[in-house]
Amino acid sequence: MEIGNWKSVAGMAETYRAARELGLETNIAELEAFGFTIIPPEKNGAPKGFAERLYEKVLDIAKNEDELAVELNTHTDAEKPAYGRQIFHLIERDPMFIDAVMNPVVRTMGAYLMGQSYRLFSMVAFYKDGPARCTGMHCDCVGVPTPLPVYSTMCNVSWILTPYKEETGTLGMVPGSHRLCRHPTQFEQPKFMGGLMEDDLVVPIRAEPGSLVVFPGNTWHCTYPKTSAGVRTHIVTAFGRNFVASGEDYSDVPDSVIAHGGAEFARLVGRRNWQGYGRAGPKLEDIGAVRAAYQTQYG
Ligand SMILES: O=C(O)CCC(=O)C(=O)O
Ligand SMILES: [Fe+2]
Repeated sequence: MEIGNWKSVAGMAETYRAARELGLETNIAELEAFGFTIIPPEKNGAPKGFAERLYEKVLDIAKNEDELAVELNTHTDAEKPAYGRQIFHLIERDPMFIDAVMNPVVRTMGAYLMGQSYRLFSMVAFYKDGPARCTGMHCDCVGVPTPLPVYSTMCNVSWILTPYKEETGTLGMVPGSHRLCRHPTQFEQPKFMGGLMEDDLVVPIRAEPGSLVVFPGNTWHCTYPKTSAGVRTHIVTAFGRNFVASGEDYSDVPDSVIAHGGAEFARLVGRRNWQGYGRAGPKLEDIGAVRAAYQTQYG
């Protein structure tokens, strides 16, 4: 059908038309029905070789960054929220990461899930070299108490950069868990990681490098034990709603770096936030920009 600029779903029409144009309607249907979707490389909207270049860059950073400069990496795997190494604050490291955020498919999924006032929450590479244990069952709504809002407050659009399957420690999803509106309890860990949950409630993501795995923050997920040699990595492009404080603070990223992504990127990384004001108060233009979000979850 033709999608009009319908007031009662203000914000959705534009996003939906973009999704249709990019061939993402099936992915949206999968997101709604199951709580996750895989966008294959041929639909990722990126120039040829982009994911390979992104992968090379992550390898390069992993090789040159002092692993222990990341506070989480100074803890044992058992203490950390995820197993393996994490690499943060990517946007300042190479313009390619900004391109990965500004990719039209990535942004359309972000806007679909978080509304048009969505923002970048974080960009982090999950990096595992050699065998690794599982990351426990969780959902990405960090700090959000149960019951979680039906509309998620966060979402995860992940660039898969190496082959993802069970033996390489892929993500495991619980289809339909996005509708439960709660975090998994300590008893809802799969048996394959020593818990009580039937393993067949969890579905492994099988994805080629260059795929995008997309899910709202309410969807329960974990990882399978990595038994393979070599590197397995994905970059999470996490978006949040306008009222969510982003995980990363982008205020130290120079404007000259931000400029690569243009005005919309600047907005995504908080340069137009209505929060954070002092005595002069917020800018009318900035608080006005999120007004549509008062009416619908798509604004
Ligand atoms: O790769 C991992 O260990 C965890 C990944 C994860 O939880 C995520 O992408 O949200
Ligand atoms: Fe996660």
